[in-house]
Amino acid sequence: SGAGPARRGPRPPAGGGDGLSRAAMAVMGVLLVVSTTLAVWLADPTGALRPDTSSPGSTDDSQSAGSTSGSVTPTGETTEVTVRVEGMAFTPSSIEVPAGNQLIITFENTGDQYHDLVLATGAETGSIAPGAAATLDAGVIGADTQGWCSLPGHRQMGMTLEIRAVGGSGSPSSMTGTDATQSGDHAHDGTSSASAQVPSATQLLEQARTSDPHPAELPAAQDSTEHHHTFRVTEQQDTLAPGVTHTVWTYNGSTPGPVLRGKVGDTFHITLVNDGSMGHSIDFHAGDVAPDEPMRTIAPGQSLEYTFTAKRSGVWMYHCSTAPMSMHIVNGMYGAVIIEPDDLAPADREYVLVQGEQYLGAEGDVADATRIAGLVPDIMTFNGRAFQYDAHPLPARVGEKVRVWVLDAGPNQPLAFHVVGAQFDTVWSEGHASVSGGTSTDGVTRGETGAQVLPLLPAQGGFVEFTAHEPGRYAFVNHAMSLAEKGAHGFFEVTQ
Ligand SMILES: [Cu+2]
Repeated sequence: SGAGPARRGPRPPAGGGDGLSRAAMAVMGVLLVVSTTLAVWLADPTGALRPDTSSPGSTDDSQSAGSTSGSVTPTGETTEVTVRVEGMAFTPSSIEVPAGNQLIITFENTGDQYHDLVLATGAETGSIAPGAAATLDAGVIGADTQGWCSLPGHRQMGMTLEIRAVGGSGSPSSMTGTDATQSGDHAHDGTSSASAQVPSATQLLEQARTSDPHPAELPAAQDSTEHHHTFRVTEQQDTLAPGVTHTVWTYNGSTPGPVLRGKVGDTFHITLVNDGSMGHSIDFHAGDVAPDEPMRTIAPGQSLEYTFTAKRSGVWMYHCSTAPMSMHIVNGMYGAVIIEPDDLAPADREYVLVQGEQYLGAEGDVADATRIAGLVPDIMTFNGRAFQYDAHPLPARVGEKVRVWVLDAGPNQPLAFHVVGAQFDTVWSEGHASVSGGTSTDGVTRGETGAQVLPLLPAQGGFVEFTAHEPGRYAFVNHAMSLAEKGAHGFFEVTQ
């Protein structure tokens, strides 16, 4: 579809190939639409919390495929309208067309990233670059209908277009008929009614066993105070569990992206290259810069230079800041910059753990924007994959000082970082040590003390230190236990 770049990864084979007939799949599609709509309604019966167009009273799922002309008599007249983009909305966002007129929409993408315009009738512009335009023939308009941007998450952010047929055959509520195939086609814009089946913990663990773990060792410090890195944005397929894949967006092919390490005063020179199919960007919390230029969204094939000097120590998040950020972060575009505090003592082991969240869209597709907005992740990850350090435990020895740098990349859930069987003698978070070397730093508590949790909200980071006194398997978890059970879990394997 469309002349623009593909916005999704390879599609799974049509029909699923699992023995279900196409008709059965269609029926399931209808049921899923109905149940999803009901669930949305139950969660938010007034529809006041968000502009989601899939809530009751909207038109898209009750709209038949094809023209809206129905029984209207074509007038032979044409209505021409120009629709532009302002922020994450169409302007105008509502069009009135005399019933029976043919509607021609000139779509000018005046936004800062790729957009498209898809109508419930099935007409679509294809993906349009910023600054480019396309003409869409919406056909003869006989009833109210709707359009939207189908790039992931854009519709949920409000990129919808109401088309009203003035003097037409009636409001959407009087229309009947649901075309399951049409609804299925609409599912790829992040309003998915057919999320992939969520793998069980056993299936996730099985996948972790057969995959190389993401390295958790903190990269060695470098002597230079000037750091040069190239971040290439990719869009690729990843396997979550046997038979379950999804599309991920990355910096340099992995989630999280590269761990950067430096000291206060170091300067980082980042070249961001967009090898993806849509607009992307980057925002480094480790620097303070005017965001306008370095954090701007760049089109596929473009690059930009982003330079910042680290003035403050911390475990700083970076992430794609292209709207909707929740979608770009969930799809994998995040990572950590570690700027060491000045007086940091050496440790025997240093690990980095970045927590992430996954919300499954349709099989093979990007995340589901509606599920992201619901805040309940399907899968939790440390360093991009659920349970990978259960399958590949992180080694340590009895008596060693182990330092763990931790970042909660979110976008939605907190992290109560805890190591089962251990006590933290040092907890440092967001510029402040609450416990240091087994002593409270608040000036009130006397004597030996410690901590059981490093608490982090989304985008917060810190580190803990502990020493294991006996060999064993020490689990590390998000002590929000339901999140641990979804994958925010791993082991330190402590030997003599
Ligand atoms: Cu992005």
